[in-house]
Amino acid sequence: MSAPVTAEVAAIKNLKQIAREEFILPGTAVCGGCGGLEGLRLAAKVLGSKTVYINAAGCFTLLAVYPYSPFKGSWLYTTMGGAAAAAQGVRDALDVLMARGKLPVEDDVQVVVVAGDGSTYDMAMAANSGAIFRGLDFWYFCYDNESYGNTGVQMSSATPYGARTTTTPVGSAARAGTEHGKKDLFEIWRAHQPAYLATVSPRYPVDLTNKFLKAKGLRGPKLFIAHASCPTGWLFEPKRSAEVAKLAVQTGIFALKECVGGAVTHTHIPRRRKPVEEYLRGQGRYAHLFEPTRNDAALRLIQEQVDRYWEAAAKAGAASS
Ligand SMILES: Cc1ncc(C[n+]2csc(CCOP(=O)(O)OP(=O)(O)O)c2C)c(N)n1
Ligand code: SF4
Ligand SMILES: [Mg+2]
Repeated sequence: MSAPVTAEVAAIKNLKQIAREEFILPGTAVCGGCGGLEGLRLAAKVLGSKTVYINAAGCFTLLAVYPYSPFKGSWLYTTMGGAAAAAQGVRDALDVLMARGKLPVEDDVQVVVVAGDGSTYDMAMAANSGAIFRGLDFWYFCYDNESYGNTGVQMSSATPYGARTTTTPVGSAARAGTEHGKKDLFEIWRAHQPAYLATVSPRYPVDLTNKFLKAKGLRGPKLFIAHASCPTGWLFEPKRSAEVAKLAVQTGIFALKECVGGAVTHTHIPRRRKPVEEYLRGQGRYAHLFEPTRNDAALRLIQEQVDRYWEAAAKAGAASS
């Protein structure tokens, strides 16, 4: 059921138009420079306080430690695989309360899953598929730090080729560290025909805000994959987090895009893409690609993959804002 959807909210044009009020307060236990938290903080400014966050086990479980919570809104902790199922239960309960007149329909309480990539790309794949297929009216914020960060940076199926993790160390048998490619979650989710699907980066706050504003006017699954620069797991200084996030977009490694009604639109096209090396070099997880000897083959492969992606996007007629 849910409350009636609101009309589409007008897009913002600049940073000054982003709400000043904070809905996730500072002073949490997550690492300094956590890009995932910055993305969620910006998203929360659109989601507001009438929210129930359903948080799958992961780094962000550290956000709320009983009896303290930084959220202006409710928070529920679930298993890694169970957040979307919990979201269904919470949505149903809210709908029953509204139907019985015990919760004002105007409150329009939103259900928001917050989950990492290990949860989203791996363990919760089936539960998420079911929830999206059922057309559940919920939001899904996947902060993608490309590893099982909370338990010591193990490889997930979101870990990109060439990145070193604690379970994909560099050795004579695996010179590149992780030797498989990153799972294309965007395309997997797109095949489910959700109401809204987008990638977001905390370093592009206007783009992020506009995507959440657009989704606000839609009922059904509203899915977000957020680039989550992770100083602790990717091995760089926390103060460089914003720079790393920006380079991901400028090199074309992380594409900013959205999908409504099946059609994909790139919301930002880096016209002169920087070489991928500029993104990779500053992160310890890729250091073995440069030292003690340069792994030209691996670097070429990563660059070619990015080039191929953007060539295909251009052929498909990727629109730009
Ligand atoms: C079924 C199951 N296996 C293992 C764990 C232990 N565990 C807790 S958090 C976590 C890492 C989660 O990774 P991700 O979803 O990417 O979130 P991140 O830690 O990176 O924020 C793991 C493996 C668990 N909670 N449940
Ligand atoms: S390990 Fe990475 S994703 Fe997890 S809290 Fe720290 S910076 Fe954020
Ligand atoms: Mg993770």
